[in-house]
Amino acid sequence: MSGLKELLKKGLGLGDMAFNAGGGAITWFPGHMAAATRAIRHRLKLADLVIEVRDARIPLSSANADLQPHLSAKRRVVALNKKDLANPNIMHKWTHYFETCNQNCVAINAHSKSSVKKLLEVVEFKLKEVICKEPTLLVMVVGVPNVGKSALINSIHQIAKSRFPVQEKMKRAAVGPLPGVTQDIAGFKIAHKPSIYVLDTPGVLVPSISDIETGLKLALAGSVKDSVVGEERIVQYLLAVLNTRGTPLHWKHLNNRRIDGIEYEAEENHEYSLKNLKPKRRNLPNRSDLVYVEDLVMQVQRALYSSLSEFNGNVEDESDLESLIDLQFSALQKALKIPHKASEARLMVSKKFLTLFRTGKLGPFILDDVPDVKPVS
Ligand SMILES: Nc1nc2c(ncn2[C@@H]2O[C@H](COP(=O)(O)OP(=O)(O)OP(=O)(O)O)[C@@H](O)[C@H]2O)c(=O)[nH]1
Ligand SMILES: [Mg+2]
Repeated sequence: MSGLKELLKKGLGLGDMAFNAGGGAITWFPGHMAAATRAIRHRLKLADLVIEVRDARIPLSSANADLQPHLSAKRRVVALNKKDLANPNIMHKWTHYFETCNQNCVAINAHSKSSVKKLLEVVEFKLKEVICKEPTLLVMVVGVPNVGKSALINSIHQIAKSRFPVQEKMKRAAVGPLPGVTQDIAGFKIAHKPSIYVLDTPGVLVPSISDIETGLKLALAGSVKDSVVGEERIVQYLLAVLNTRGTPLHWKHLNNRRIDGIEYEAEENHEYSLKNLKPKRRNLPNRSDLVYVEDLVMQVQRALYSSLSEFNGNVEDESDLESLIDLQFSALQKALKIPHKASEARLMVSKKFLTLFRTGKLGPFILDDVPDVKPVS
């Protein structure tokens, strides 16, 4: 991946706006995070167990390095959330990797009760030794922003409600598609005798991050506001990854698929609204929306397949890769039906392309590579 590495070395045009706390007007590390990090460290001392939520698409890059020593010293279960957006074959390798490191790990979809129940089984098993001794137990849910901590807590509460119907009515934790929704630590009671409290915490990042690629992966997954890095740079990175992996070449056979017969899947929570993919004036009913989006996806995949398969340069070469990406921006503009003269065409392309990626429309991905596990000698 030398072309990609070279592009990253150039900082993808990031210039002075590196991933550090003092890096410009729009910061990577907003004010509330330093205080929240201190509060989380303090509360961790009291926690009986911690659920560390990570993004299944970036199982290592979504770990907060500064908190790791505190987390690994606790009873910890790693929840790789948003598994619906991650490649299931590679997901197995990741869960195996964590097992090899003697770390409990469950891949989940926070919106799916059955997968959250599996996580709770592991949590209950690990809490067994404390349950008989303590009248009150504290479980903390931590992680970087937007990984789905609050959504997980709401699902845990739904499950607990069916087991303990007498419980008082509980407010739901606020969930939203942008990072930084939860700003305070909040406790939710989920069980009686023993009383079990689950703490929702604000998503926290490290104050500075020297590895640009980790920062870009976090931006792509939505853990940092798009405005910090800029949508165009995030898409440049995504296209660089797709091209160097040869992903668009796998989209050849998809180009002939039929788009009729698409069923509307009612989901409780769409992470990113598909509405913003439609031209503003159109007001189509649901099914037409779906057909419209599927058609858009097909055009996008066709554009990327054609541009990569017809490309004569070398994607391992930084300047070749850069020219390919430029070509693809133009091809995507057409595919996404963005008017030719739109003055902010590249930005519009980037926003729509990111929406497709983040809703899983381009397929499931895992961006981190599974590390080699050294055999114990
Ligand atoms: N596709 C998918 N989306 C999810 C999943 N879990 C959560 N989300 C979505 O991810 C977004 C962030 O969820 P939150 O629960 O607010 O994330 P958080 O970690 O609490 O975020 P902060 O409070 O900002 O730190 C929301 O749009 C959720 O609907 C999941 O398993 N799959
Ligand atoms: Mg939250």
